[in-house]
Amino acid sequence: MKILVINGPNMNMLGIREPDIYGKVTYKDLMKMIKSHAKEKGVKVCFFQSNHEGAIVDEIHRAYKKMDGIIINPAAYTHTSIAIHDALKTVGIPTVEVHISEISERESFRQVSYVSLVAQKVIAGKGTEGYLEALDELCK
Ligand code: CA2
Repeated sequence: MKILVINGPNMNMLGIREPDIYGKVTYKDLMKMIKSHAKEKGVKVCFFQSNHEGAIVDEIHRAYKKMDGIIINPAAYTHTSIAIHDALKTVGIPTVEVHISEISERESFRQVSYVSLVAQKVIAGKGTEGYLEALDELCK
């Protein structure tokens, strides 16, 4: 089983900016955590981070017929991107959406997610552990 982990804009700043909201785990640490959890489960993981909406769409297209699952934190694009929504719908790969913070309890503009309409599950507010839970969900 192969899983693609996609992180949207600014997620490479994890652990550096706003630790009160997003915690102190860095992006590099997070990749390590996911890799080791995936190893325990016998799953292969690939990572992709971009600050560009089109690049994320391209990566989702590249996953077609190659990946068995997608874990995505689209970051700010969660709340705006019909293009990412459409790309996920087009490839039809089982997808779990992850947010480190509890978006439903934050500003009203964060309470809309176009991606959640095509995700089999949304995990939010569980910190970086949410990515591990997403992996478990896709392995079910
Ligand atoms: O809670 C999440 O994981 C978010 O997807 C993070 C996004 C935010 O726009 C979403 O509404 C919720 C990105 C936040 C800004 O980027 C940072 C990322 C890591 C550390 C600091 C800032």
